[in-house]
Amino acid sequence: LRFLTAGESHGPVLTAIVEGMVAGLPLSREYVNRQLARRQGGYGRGGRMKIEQDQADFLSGVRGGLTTGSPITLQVVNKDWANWSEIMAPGPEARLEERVVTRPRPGHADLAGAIKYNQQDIRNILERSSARETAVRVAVGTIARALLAELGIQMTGWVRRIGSVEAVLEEEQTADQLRELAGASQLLCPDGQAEAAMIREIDRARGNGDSLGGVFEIRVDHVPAGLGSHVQWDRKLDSRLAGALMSIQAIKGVEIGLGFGAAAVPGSQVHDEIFYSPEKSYYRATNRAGGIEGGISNGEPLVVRAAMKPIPTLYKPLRSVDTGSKEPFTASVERSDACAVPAACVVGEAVVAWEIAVAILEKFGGDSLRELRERVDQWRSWIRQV
Ligand code: EPS
Repeated sequence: LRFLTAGESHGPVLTAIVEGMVAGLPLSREYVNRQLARRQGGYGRGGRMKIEQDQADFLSGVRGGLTTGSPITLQVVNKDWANWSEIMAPGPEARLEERVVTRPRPGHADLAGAIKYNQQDIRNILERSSARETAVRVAVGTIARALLAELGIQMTGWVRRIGSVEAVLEEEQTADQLRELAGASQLLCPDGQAEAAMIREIDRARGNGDSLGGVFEIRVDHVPAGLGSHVQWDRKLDSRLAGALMSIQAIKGVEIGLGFGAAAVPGSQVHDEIFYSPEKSYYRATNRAGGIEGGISNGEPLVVRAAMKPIPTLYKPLRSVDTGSKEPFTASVERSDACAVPAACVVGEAVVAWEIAVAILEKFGGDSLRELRERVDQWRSWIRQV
């Protein structure tokens, strides 16, 4: 299972090709579009989201609502392209002298990318580095999510922190409760009090021309034990999840289970004791490992968190240097998001779903949903007996 994305923030479309998905998987535009709409939402989003109403189209690989096993081409049209078609045109007619960018934003790919690719116009970098690309990545991940749903695997994402405000969950919540509470919040935050404080903090940041980051958490229930492997570095499930999450624009840290917290307490308060019952087979009473031991899923819910830095496109001027004149300037921008942590959470769910689907297809194989489902069911009943 693999994919590539292409497309610029102000180009005509974002595209992806997904290869290796089983045949017979039910897929609809509406199912994908629900996730695209979630990505566009969240308190703190900026002007671009007023222009776009992201919709995914399948250009290949899906027929009559079912995948065929052929490569799936996904397309998300950029409505904003209408305002950029002459500037972004691929031929000699492109108005290259307009909207030239020579003022790199600190914290963005602008300067690093311009140097690496030897570009005089930073637009050629920012068009691709923009988090706009995550729209099509969510569409890709939603195909994986559909596969997981068929196998009874459930994704739950929620926002734990924005700036200095951290959500507190009074008692342990089931995944269903968490999803319901987060789903009802404009910040995907299940703690109503924290949500109100987060909104105040976002308003304050926006008022100051500033931006805010945060932490989101993703929990995946009913992941079969045995995904990933301890035997090789690039087969460890946790390393793949961390890589996938770190590939999302603005993500600066990933934790699994207790994460960094495990470094601060003794081992007796970290490791999950092992129990056995004939109904459940082996199980843990705690899940500090976040569902992964030795790079292998252990059958407990998978719990991963990611930290997002504040978006570096700021209204508040930060010092930088013009790459044309080499003169210092203080940056000003036209539009940005004051906070995009809920959006990043939706992207996080998508990339985590993808990695789990990859690991499932690696372990179980199969070219149709029916074949895969039979193998997964067989494994699930077999491991209950070991
Ligand atoms: C985004 C679209 C972008 C930005 C944002 C994310 O559109 P534009 O650059 O046209 O406003 O709104 O990305 C950034 C702020 C960034 O720094 O990358 C989207 O679709 O999520």
